[in-house]
Amino acid sequence: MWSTFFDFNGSVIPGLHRFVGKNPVILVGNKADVLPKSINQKRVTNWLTQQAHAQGLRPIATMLTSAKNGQMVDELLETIEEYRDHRDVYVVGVTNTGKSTLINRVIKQLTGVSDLITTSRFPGTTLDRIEIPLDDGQSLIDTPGIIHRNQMAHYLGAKDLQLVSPTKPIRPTVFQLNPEQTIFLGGLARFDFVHGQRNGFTVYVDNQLMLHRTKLENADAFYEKHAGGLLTPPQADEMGDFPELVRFEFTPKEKSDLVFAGLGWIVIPAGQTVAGYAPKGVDVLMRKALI
Ligand SMILES: Nc1nc2c(ncn2[C@@H]2O[C@H](COP(=O)(O)OP(=O)(O)OP(=O)(O)O)[C@@H](O)[C@H]2O)c(=O)[nH]1
Ligand SMILES: [Mg+2]
Repeated sequence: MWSTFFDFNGSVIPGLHRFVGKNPVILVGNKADVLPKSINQKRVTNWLTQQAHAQGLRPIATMLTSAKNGQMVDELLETIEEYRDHRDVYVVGVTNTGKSTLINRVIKQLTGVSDLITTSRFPGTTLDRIEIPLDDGQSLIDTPGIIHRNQMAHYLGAKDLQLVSPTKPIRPTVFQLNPEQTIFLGGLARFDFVHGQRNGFTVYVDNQLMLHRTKLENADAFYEKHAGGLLTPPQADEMGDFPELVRFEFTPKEKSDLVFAGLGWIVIPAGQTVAGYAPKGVDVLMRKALI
């Protein structure tokens, strides 16, 4: 199970195709309810399938679900039944993608029982496998998520985590930028337009995260002065433990997404030189544009 288009790469289990062998795989992109309204879900589905192929996985179906509002959950159950053939069903994926919440939704739809399994906003909630018996003696199995240390969630406190975990569809923000301008994503990340032509840059992050534009030449001093204050999260009392921001520079040949793992992404027009900064340990990477 995949999720959070915030972080497709972070949501992939390395080498999964080797564990899976010949067993059928259904690729699930959960949390579809937070995708921007403007996005074509069919395109996202195709994009997810392509990404899976690039990882050596050949899913028999790809589905965008929402454990929150039930989108595609009936279809997912039908597909599982169609291919199950008296085997166990494993729900696997990176931590925090909503595996347990999705299973709860399935149980609720099948039996009416609510919130059977513990879920939470924090990564690492499910600690051991949980087997839910199916009617033929086989099981539906919830598994602990694989932990990717390079996701933003591992560096945030409870309050901050709430601020960067979208619960509503993301409303993108477009900035018309000249070269040598900077955008801060709260105090968590930074984007520099290093050089190129004046362009629109679209930012997809939680609607509550404050975006702040400044001049590149002043940006270091600005962060020094305002991180934990004007630029929050992190909170002032968390700044002591918060890792320093690390810079990654890119000049994509085609329109691409600059992804801050677990936080969101910025669409970069072709041929522009940009830099993304994230706390040391959190990935900043380029992917083929999702939208
Ligand atoms: N908006 C939205 N949030 C979701 C959805 N599914 C799960 N969540 C939220 O995502 C967070 C993680 O959910 P869990 O079900 O605990 O995730 P998990 O994959 O089981 O995590 P681990 O047990 O740590 O591997 C919780 O805050 C859920 O409420 C969804 O479809 N939409
Ligand atoms: Mg879980």
